[in-house]
Order: sequence, then structure tokens, then C-alpha cells
Amino acid sequence: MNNLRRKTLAAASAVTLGAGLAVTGGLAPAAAAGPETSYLVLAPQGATTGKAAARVAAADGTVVAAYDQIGVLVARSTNPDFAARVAGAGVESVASTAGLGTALDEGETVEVSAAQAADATGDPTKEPLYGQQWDMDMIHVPQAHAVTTGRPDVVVGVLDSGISSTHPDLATQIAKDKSTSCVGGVTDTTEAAWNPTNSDHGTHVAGTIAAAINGVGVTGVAPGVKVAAVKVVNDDGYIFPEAAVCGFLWAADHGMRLTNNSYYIDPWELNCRNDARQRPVWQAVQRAIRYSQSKGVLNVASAGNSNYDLAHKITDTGSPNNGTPEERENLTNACLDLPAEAPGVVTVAAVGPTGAKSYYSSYGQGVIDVTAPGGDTRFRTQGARSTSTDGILSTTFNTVTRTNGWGYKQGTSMSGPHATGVAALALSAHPGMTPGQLSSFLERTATAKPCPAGVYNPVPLIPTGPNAYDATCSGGARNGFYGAGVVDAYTVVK
Ligand SMILES: [Ca+2]
Ligand SMILES: [Ca+2]
Repeated sequence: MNNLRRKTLAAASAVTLGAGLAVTGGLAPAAAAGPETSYLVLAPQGATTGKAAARVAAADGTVVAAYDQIGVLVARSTNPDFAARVAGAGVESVASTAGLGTALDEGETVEVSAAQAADATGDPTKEPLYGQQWDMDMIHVPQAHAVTTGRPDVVVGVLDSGISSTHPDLATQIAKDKSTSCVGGVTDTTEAAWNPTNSDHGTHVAGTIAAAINGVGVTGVAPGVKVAAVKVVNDDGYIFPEAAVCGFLWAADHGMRLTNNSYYIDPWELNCRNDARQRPVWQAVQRAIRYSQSKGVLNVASAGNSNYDLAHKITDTGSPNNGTPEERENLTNACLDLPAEAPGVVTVAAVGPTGAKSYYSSYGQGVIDVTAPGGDTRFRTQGARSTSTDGILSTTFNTVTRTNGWGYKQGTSMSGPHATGVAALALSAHPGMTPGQLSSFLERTATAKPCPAGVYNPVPLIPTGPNAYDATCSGGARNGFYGAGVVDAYTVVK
């Protein structure tokens, strides 16, 4: 009976795919097959996934990845009743991740000319574009490099949109044997799979961490370390939870000591543990992060670009960002921005060239751990127009022309990798540090920065309105805008 039904569903699925939404009304099968949907299926904490896998099969599903280390399965099914049918002994919870993909906060790239990139300026590090890397001066990268540029056995997982392996500033910097795609929750280690498709976000992030000192382009914070591409962004620009879970586990199981996470992974931005639909997603990611920490990985994450007070969550009107916005009232602090707010993750805010909070940087006392340069292309004009050179210059990949280059982007996506790069230098100098020790060390060595008085808004002329970027800082030496302060590459190695 079950087999017969499955065949019927498969046939219905084929018809539906061929004819769009033409199957309607009373003639349609009572339980027509839906589109193939991905699910996270959680075994009870500490249990193996064997029973859960059997339930997946019995519920017309296919296990596409088994993360036994954390008791999580990634499954796919066309059965609309899959979630209900899979529930039972051996399954703690199950959640469809359909609609839970989150668009990468891409940001605009302003490219610089190739001639500029090859035109030596005679700066201390000899990199042609170093004169435009105000961010590296701010965190004392040249002073750090006089001590160390990092050790090649420190490998940083860049959970992002892939890294261009042909880039002249990155080709020598990538640990290819540790790079993979995790799109769909399943690993694919072919080089093409972890190169960028429609986004060069990860290429830019990787350059900030480890662009080579080679007489071409820019320098990264830690050019002596290696980066590994762990591609979690799909070709539509979305990050799904199963990809992030895969990414954390891949990094942990391939000897990486650090991961950089310049993204968030759920459509609510603020993921609520007390929301039944989202709870399994939170649990799966939480398990993956805990597992990676148990393997010695420190995870660094961007705070977000919404000028949002993460310590005082009242409403979240922007989500889900791949569907109809829903206003959700009464958000509490049980609603977490993942992975930025997961315990043990270093949460990074952004500053511009003045050292003041970037207008877009999210903040929050007790949430922000440290700050780093992310650029602020609006402060100079009070928001009236953009000045791209106040962004962060790094490696780019033009996805239309398929060519490598250099260019500016801004965002906490750019500040995160500065902190990650500093952490990579710290680990190079102090290889024995545990993730907890390393994160405390980053905070202890940061340059504290006090709150500005009153309501802060560097961009009153921005077109969205005079108060759109108002923000109020609270706290003392450690505060909501800057956490423990601006990371410093020199003090972690001297
Ligand atoms: Ca270079
Ligand atoms: Ca944190």
C-alpha cells in the first residue's frame, strides 16, 4: 500500500512539474506530491541518527547528509506530510528549511582599475594598493607583520559565497584540500563547486583575512595563514541552515581553528527558540557550533547591517527577507541573530575611517564583543552621497565578466574578517590557545572606545530620513557600540 502510494505521488509530481500549477480542484490526488523540500531532522541530543534515518525512509524521504557527530540529518522529500510522518521515536524534532534561506547581505562593489593595482607606491608593505588600506593602519597590521604574518598551519574557514582560486592575490593563500561547497547541506570538494558563481562576497572577505604580500594588489591582515573556501551561499544568493550546519562541521572536522561568518542564516534575522517552526533550526545550528567549539574552533560572526539594537529586541519588521514581511511583536531576547548571537561566537561590529560606529552597524550591550573596520561610505557627506574609498578595499571577482580584481565594499561583513585575521595572527603567535582563551585575548587586547554622548547619527541626510540611523550607545569601557573595543593586530603578537 505504501509503495503504491509512493509511486502515485511520484507520477503526480511529474505531471505537476510539467504543467505548472494546472492540477487543481477535486480531481487532484488528496495528498499530491509537493516540490522537493529540505528538512533538518534531529535525533535526541547524544543519540545516533540510525532510527531517525529509518523514519525518514519510511516517510518517503531521502537522507542526503548525515551529521552523526551532532545527531542531525539533512533529508529531502516531496511528501507534503513528511514532517508529520517522520515524527516519532528516534526523532526529537524536524523542520522544513523551505523559506528559511536568507539572502546574503551582498553590498555594492566599487572596483579599482587594474593599472592602479599594479602601480607600486613604495609603502612599507610594498603592496601597490596599500595606501588605500586605511583599515590595515587602523588595526596596526604593518607593526604586526614586522613580528609575524601568520603561520601556514592556521587555516581559516571562510563560510561564504566561495573564493576565486584564480585570483592573483589569493591563489597561493587557499588550502584547496580543505575547501568545499556545502550548498544543499552536502559537501562537494571539486574546485569549481567552491569557486564563486553569482557573488564575490567570499572573495572579498578572504582577501581581508589573507591576501598575499606579493607586489600585487592588497595585503590581508594575516597573509601567512591559509583560508579555506566553505561555500554556503547558493546560486540564488541564499544561505540555508543545512548549508551552515554542514559548514561548521566541515571546518571542525578538517582541522580549522577559526571560521568567519559574514552572514545570518534564517529569514527572521532574529531566530526565536520559542517559535516551534524555528526551534529545530536553532537547535541544529547550536549543536553544530558547540561541536566546532569542542574541536577547538573559534567562530567569528558579523553583527549585521541594520543599525539594530540587538540587546533590545522589540519588533522585527524586515523578515522574512525572501517572502512577505510579517511584523512580529513581542520579540524577546530568546530571539537570536544566528550565528552572531550563539554562545561562544565572537560578534563583531563595524567602524569607519574615523573610528566611530559605521552608520549601518548593528549594536547592543552584551552582544557586541569587539569592533573592527567595516567602512562607512556616508559619514563624510552626512549621508547625502557615498564616498566609496571610505569602504574596505580587498579582492574581488566580477561575476559577469568572470575576472578577478580589487574593489571596495562596506559592512559588518567586512569588519568580521578583520577580527578573524587578528585572531589568526594571535593563534600563530600563541598556538596553544583554546577558543575561549582566544576570544578573551581578542577582547583584552582590543583598544577600548567610549560611547558617544546622546543619540548618535552620522548620516542625518541619508535619503531614508533624518532619524533612520539614530542609535544610542550604553555601557562603559565595554559598551553596546564597540564591545571591548577595536581589535589590534600588533598587541596580539608583540
Ligand atoms: Ca598582494
Ligand atoms: Ca558573542
